[in-house]
Amino acid sequence: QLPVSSARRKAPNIMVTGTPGVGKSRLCHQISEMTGLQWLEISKIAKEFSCLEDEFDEVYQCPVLDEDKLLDGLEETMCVGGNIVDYHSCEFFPERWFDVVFVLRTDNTLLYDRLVSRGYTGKKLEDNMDCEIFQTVLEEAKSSYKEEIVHELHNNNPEQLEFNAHNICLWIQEWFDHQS
Ligand code: DAT
Repeated sequence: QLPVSSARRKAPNIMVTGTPGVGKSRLCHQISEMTGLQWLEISKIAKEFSCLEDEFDEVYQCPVLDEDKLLDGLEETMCVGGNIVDYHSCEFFPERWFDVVFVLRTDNTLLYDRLVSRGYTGKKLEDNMDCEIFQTVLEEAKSSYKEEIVHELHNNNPEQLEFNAHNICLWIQEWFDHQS
């Protein structure tokens, strides 16, 4: 059973992280539909808040994020609670923001196919595959948050997606039960 936090928010804040292509968007969309929690897609929000710099991130081949500006923009929303944060990195967010952190994992061959069908090639494909092979995001999550709130979830097929969504919804329900 997943531990329940006693943070004083009106609803829990959930982090969903993992290498690009592991299924964060699909899972977050589903949880948001099932629970009414707000899905915060950080890559989209960064554009809306004009938090993208001219510099380029070599590994993820995307613009570098102005993290401080993003965090300032999100502070109030996160304090209220009820958010599902979706991003491929988690270490720069304040630890106090999250009640639970889910790290999605996908088997290498499946992830490779997903990234290729997304149009990734060359160094970008290789770097993202290395990120999953060396479980970079899982290690990052474990070193940035209390180990007991970090959960690794396998997300290889639609059955696992359903299972993960169901369990996260149960976790959310438990959080509310614990508050009342
Ligand atoms: P992310 O947001 O982590 O980059 P995504 O949600 O966009 O990933 O999913 C990447 C691709 O993989 C997309 O084509 C949908 C597919 N996918 C996601 N979860 C899956 C699952 N559990 N089973 C099969 N395909 C899945």
